[in-house]
Amino acid sequence: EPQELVDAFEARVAADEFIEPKDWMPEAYRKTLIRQISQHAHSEVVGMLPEGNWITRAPSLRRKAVLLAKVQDEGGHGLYLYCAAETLGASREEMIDALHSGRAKYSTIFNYPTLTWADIGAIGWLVDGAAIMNQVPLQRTSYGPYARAMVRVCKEESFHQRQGYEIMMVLANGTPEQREMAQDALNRWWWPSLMMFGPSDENSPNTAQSMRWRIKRDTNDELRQKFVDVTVPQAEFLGLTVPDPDLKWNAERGAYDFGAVDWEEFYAVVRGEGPVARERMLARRKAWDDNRWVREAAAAHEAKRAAKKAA
Ligand code: FAQ
Repeated sequence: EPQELVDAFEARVAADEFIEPKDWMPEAYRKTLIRQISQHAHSEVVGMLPEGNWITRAPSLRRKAVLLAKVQDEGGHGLYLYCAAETLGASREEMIDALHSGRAKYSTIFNYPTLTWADIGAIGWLVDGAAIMNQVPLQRTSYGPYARAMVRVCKEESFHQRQGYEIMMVLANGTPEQREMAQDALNRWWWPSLMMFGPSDENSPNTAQSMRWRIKRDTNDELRQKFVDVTVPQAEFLGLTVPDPDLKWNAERGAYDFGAVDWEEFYAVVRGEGPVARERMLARRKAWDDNRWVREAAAAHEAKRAAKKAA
């Protein structure tokens, strides 16, 4: 790649300018963005499944309407993100094929089952909470279309987080059985939520380069620490116990010390061995196949419209 182009690109990134689709960029930058944005999109779309599982069983009409809106938002986030990746030259078909063939990753978190209604509260509170912690800085990521997509996504995630926390508040202040459900959901979702931030910094092959390119603005461990610091007082307010015997306020650091993530479990889930990984991929492939007629009808309609316009 011509050195003067690389230098000009790096100077723009260092000056916090956005890189736009038609601008010159190093091939490795483009590839990294396609990887991260498409995997982010896949996470949103696969992320509809655990909660979709509870739409028909939400405990009231209001809860159902709210959950339906949340799951629809996630589909919308997936669409903006696929569009952002398309501006880098990736095609929708290639990206979907990479997901369905297991070549592309999606967040480990969506490979865990939603066993009770309290899981819907815990997902909104913890999973959307972790997503916000990671995505707020991405509003200043160096690639313009990705940064702009994050603005709306973060506003919607913040509503999702509140709806989840509100479910947890109702359960935590409810009957003993409801409190127990809330505690059980926290016990099962806490560690997988910490895993969402990715491997520890010393084992994260992509962080250093992504930080230099200002694709990532914080490291995995920095965001994980921030999440713990914000979330532990929220658990205390609910009267629930975070399932980590090593969790302790460290006055010197002004942060919580916390126990080690089970990295073996993390890597197993990344490899596709999560508790419901198979079901998730079967559901995605089935949706893609069952809805082929919609894509074909839309393409046929567009062809007819174009022919009419040409005539
Ligand atoms: N799961 O070198 P790093 C949501 C992979 S929020 C699976 O640290 P990087 C909203 C990683 O891809 C969830 N794989 O990589 C919602 C890489 O493999 P690769 C989605 C993981 O990219 C809420 C390898 O490990 N959010 O969906 C995970 O610098 C509720 C080495 O890792 C985003 O995607 C993991 N947890 O940092 C929806 C945010 N962690 O690709 C429904 C944007 C790491 O080289 C309901 N993404 N890996 O084959 C990012 O910020 C980054 O990509 C990280 C990973 C931080 C996820």
